[in-house]
Amino acid sequence: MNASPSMIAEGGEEALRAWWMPFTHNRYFKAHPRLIASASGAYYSLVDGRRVFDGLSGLWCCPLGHSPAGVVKAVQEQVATLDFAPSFQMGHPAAFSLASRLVKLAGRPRDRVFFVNSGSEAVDTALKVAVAYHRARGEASRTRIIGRERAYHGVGMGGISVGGIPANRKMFAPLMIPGVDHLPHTFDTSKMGYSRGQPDWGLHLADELERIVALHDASNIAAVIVEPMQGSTGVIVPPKGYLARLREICSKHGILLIFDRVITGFGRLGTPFAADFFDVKPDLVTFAKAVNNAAVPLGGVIASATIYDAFMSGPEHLIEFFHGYTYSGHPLAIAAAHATLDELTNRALIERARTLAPVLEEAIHSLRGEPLVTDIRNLGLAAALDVAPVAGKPALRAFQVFENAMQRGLLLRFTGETLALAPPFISSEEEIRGAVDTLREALRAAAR
Ligand code: PXG
Repeated sequence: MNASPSMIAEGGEEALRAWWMPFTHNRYFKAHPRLIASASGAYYSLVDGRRVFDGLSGLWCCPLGHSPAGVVKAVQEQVATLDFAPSFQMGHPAAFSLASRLVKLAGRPRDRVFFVNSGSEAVDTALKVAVAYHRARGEASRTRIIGRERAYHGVGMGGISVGGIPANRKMFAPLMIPGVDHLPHTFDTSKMGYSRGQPDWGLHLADELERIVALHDASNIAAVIVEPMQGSTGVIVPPKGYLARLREICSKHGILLIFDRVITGFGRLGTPFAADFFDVKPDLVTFAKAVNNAAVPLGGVIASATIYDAFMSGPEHLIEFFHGYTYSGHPLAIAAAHATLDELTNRALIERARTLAPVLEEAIHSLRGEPLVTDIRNLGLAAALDVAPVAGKPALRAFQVFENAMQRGLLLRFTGETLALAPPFISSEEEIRGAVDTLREALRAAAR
């Protein structure tokens, strides 16, 4: 028998059987389903009628909250006007105008944008661009890529290779791309515990890049890829001066610097792009998620004019870069992005994120001293705390806190021993303080 929507709403393992869910404890979930029926603004409605505050803006991707009117209208009109347009050897105007808008927003008007459909595709695309760029300039030996421990760069073969989360890598070791090194991560609570914003400790870890360059020689290294702020692994904030030092070393050795801004782009740090916040200019930038409030999948890579120009050789009727996706520049995704940028600007929501950031900082650090809490950190409108593990049962404690918070009407993110909060920019100060108070109750309940 087919599972009807109401059967699924009631749960039941049979009705939920067929979907093998991503990054999910499938067996547990299907025994204890958490099903969302609808969403509006900063709240989800669950199928059992409960209302839940969206403490992670979707999966870091809905800064405007859910179903903002401008985005809904834009997508509805677009699907009725031009539902799909091929982007191989053809194009549609809105994709070109969005690319122009994005490079202006990034403060790099001469740069170019390559559209993809997700953060993972953006990362794999950026790695391909980096290696092909060096080859196009006659330095084909520059193939090695340097990632970082604890990094999350999506789940493509390139992304897991440069990523540094052991669980995302260990099952797939034979599939990884060769020639990858990892910088050390910058997280050490004994040196930077409970830091607010960027920690003072850890700049010297950028110098590890010099060690890796010395080992392989710069002539073999294509690029360094880092998340300006590591999001997925638990809001690990870069030490003061760290990103600028990486930039300096990369420039010195002709190595491209890639910033993966899938989480930090479009206002999460209170500036349009993370590079503005840190005042460091990368050569390549990946983005996704918040670019169109996640209404339709969209991602992309911004490449410097120098990189783009290096590809523009050979006969003009031939393809310059053998790469792209059926849905690159999908009209619905592009329409949603235009509407999202309109709303971010017209409603001054990036400024609002900047105003809310200190509210979140104050609130989250008020949890210091609560039971189980071992560290707290924050940057922009993102914050995380760590909890003491249950002996012999890794990752159980944060999950318990997550469940307690859900029962009290708050959805946050748990991963390992970390709980993360990244509320929508439309949240009120009261909602942010309220979410932290709920987290406080959830911690206390987990400690009982
Ligand atoms: N790079 C970065 C920096 C990311 O954070 C990706 C690439 C991959 O994007 P896609 O669109 O392929 O998923 C990400 C994704 C979480 C969480 O809760 C984070 C992500 C995805 C899902 C959950 O921290 N980041």
